[in-house]
Amino acid sequence: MAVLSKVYVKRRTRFFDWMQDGVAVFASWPVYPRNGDVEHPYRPDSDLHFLTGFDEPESAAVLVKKGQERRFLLFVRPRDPEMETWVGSRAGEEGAVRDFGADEAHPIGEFESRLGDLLTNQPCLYLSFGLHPDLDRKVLAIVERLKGEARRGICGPFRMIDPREFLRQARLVKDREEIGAVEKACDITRAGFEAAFRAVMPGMPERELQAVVEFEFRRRGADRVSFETICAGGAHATTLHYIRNDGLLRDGDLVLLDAGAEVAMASGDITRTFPVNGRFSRVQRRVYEWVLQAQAAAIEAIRPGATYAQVHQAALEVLVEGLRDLKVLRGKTSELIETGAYRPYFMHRIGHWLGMDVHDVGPYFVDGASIPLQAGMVMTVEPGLYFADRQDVPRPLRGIGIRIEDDVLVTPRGRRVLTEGLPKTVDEIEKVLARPGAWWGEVRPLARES
Ligand SMILES: [Mn+2]
Repeated sequence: MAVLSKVYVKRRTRFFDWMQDGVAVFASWPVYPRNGDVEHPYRPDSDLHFLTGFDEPESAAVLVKKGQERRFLLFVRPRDPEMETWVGSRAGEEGAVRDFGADEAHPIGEFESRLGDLLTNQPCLYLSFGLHPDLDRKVLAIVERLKGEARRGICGPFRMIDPREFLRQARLVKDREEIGAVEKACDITRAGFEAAFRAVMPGMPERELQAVVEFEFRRRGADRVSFETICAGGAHATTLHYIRNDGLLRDGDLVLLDAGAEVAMASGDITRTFPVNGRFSRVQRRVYEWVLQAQAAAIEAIRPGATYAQVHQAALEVLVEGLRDLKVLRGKTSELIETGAYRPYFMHRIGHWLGMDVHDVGPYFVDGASIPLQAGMVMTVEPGLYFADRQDVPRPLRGIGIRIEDDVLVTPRGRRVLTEGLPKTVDEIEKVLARPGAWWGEVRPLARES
């Protein structure tokens, strides 16, 4: 059972302070059928969690503000001994009040009828329009019905505001609690990679290495992966989001592993690219060193006041220099950047915000200008070079895809790499890979507290 935590009170207070008089509605994602009577695993909605900590499916939160009066309502699945025997315990209305601090709680089945009363004569409706079309339709029908009752002195809200205007900003600059959760997710993610380094060996299926990294996540407490694990051997790594993972890891190839553990509704996100047989070839090493240098330059550029664009640019300049050194591009670095000639080999941005969602919410531009970094933001730094098996690529480079990714917290005086300490330089990686497959003989149950 969740314990009422002050952090949700604090976050709701911030939301109430931002909100005008009116009613804000937040709903859980539907549970989707998968096949037969099997459902897709349920994952709580990040905004709903952010404001309430209530993670059960079929739930909704309503925040009502009128002058100094502020009310927090939860709509939840009612207690049901028979259902709970099958699928586990529920907080019920009582638990929603006791453990989650709701001023009132009601069965989710009463959501629509009660929302009509709640919206009556309220000036503003806050709803994340477009997110849940079913909910949009129901709520707008209620609003319309209320407007039809003008002769009875009843009115519905005329102003409609998307609460994500506030939430994307509130979630971009993280509070202490969310930073703590991201740190934990990063620690578990790092442990998964430590296992993968020691488990990999030639001939292994990509999916088996995926299983190792996810095994380590799970046994260290991850609730789930923060996104589908990318385990890409050889040329598969030139597909940015390769998740088929149905190939083999071959002697002489690199493997690109991009994975993240999710715990306490926070995500980790790491990429390492390493040789399946433990030793980089000369050409692999040359490309790797350029990507690594680009990553170092980008991380170095992170500090409060620096912009996201500057961080991107710092990596880009190194990568383009690398492409010239590798004889992929010819010409002046500045011109190659200007013309975008590098794009076939580096086609994504330097990274993304990281938090409750792996590609976390938050603007990248404000008034058309790249956003300045601020202490409390967390971003990934993940430059890469990708050489598809194509005519325009010098033959020795074909089929090489390298990305290196770490998670970085902006601090008041600079930055802190939350995934620090995981082998990354060529020497560090070759050292940890010195005995390919060592993990298989050494893996033991984690010590448990008795
Ligand atoms: Mn990423």
